[in-house]
Amino acid sequence: MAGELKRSNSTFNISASPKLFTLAIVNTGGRVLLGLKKRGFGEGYFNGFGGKLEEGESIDEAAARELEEEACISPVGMKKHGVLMFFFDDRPCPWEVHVFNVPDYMGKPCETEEMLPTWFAHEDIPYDKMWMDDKVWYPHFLKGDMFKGKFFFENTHNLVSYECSVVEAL
Ligand code: 8OG
Repeated sequence: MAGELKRSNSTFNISASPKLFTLAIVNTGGRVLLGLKKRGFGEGYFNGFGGKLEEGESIDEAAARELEEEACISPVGMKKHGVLMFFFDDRPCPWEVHVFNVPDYMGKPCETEEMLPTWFAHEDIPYDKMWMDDKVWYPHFLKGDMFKGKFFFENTHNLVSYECSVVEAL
């Protein structure tokens, strides 16, 4: 059918309008600040801070708000570095996640209802406790490159196919 793509043994709906999300990763002094997600989608994984856009909000505004709500800090010098599309065989529409690098911030990271912030040296990033796609695109992010990717998941969590590349501009 038009708008469907077969990968692995599954069919993915690639034509539905995507839901927009943000993801902000504080990255300074050879370390990243990740949060252990305490509830909801991705519970038990370490991740950057982010979520869905609210009505009338720009993507940049949403990224800053989510960082404040989930980690108690305000971004300084935040810049978009990646756009990731996630396709699921068990969800009706794709998710489009805008990834931001946050080189500096104001405030002090604190635990919130959603996240427990934790610092990791670049070489100690816990990929075995993160979304499966992260080990594909973090190397680009950590090098300071801009990137775009498409990731195909079965049963929400199982990455079965992907393409990801460095780009000149987003
Ligand atoms: O509002 P909520 O916390 O449910 O938003 C989901 C967050 O998780 C949002 O910041 C986007 C992010 N996210 C995904 N999928 C993936 C993924 O595969 N890898 C990473 N690192 N983050 C993801 O929704």
